[in-house]
Amino acid sequence: MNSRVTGVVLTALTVAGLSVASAQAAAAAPVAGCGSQQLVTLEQAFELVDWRAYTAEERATIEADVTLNYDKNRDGYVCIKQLAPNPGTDKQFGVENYVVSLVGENKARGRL
Ligand SMILES: [Ca+2]
Repeated sequence: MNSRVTGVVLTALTVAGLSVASAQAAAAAPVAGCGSQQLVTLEQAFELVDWRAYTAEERATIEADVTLNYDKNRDGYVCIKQLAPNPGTDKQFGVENYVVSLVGENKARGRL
């Protein structure tokens, strides 16, 4: 049991470390824009996401995944588009007025 608890704590520390690293990266300019979507830092994206449908552990996992696998150019920025709540989405996520966030990498498209 004890080792299991320790594992969770270590995971949390790793995620916190990633956040610090991405915050430092975000101080630099973004390498590409987002077209019609909103260009945000990883931290801003995580603040915008409607986390009500997720547990704290799921959130930590998702934030780590986005940081590692979405921000491929490692500039600390991603694109976000948020969809207006609708009954079908609410049913899917089990949360009333749930706002779906589409997060993707800011890729070079000749526009900043
Ligand atoms: Ca990026």
